[in-house]
Amino acid sequence: MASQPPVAIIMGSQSDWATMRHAAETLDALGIPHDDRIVSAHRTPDRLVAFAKGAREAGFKVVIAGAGGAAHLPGMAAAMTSLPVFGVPVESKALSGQDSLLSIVQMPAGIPVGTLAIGRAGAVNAALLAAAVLALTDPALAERLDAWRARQSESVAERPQADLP
Ligand code: RP5
Repeated sequence: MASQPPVAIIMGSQSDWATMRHAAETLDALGIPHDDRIVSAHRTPDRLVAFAKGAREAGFKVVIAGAGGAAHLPGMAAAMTSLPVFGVPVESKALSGQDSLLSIVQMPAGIPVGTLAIGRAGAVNAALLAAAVLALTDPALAERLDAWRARQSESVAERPQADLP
């Protein structure tokens, strides 16, 4: 039987996948298996409780949770597991993700959610933070993460080119 992926990517809706796929692709680039699930705090609360209460026993090490609007998913997940939870505010249509950001970031003391930037940047960085956590106990992954960052540095031109935006 295949072992449990260390990272769970959960999101409130299918519509969040356009953002959260960037977390998935970043984990893929680092060779980190992940389990991607739609878990809505509002529409599927029982699914959320079952996931979050069972996440550690299931073998997950880190949870990445993306949601938009009244984005309760990361906070509610964090309330039911002591695994690290990284929250990604999805860019909403009505308020451009500022609602998502404030819903996720402003947790009361005692239940932490590591809150990232709105949208793609947050999704990519959530995956990189998950990788950094896992790399604490995985030297091979630490090397892959360092290599990923080195490639990123090498890809940045020293000067802008006139015909590029
Ligand atoms: C939230 O409501 C989801 O995380 C999503 O960002 C937002 C809108 O969901 P849909 O109406 O597109 O399903 O729960």
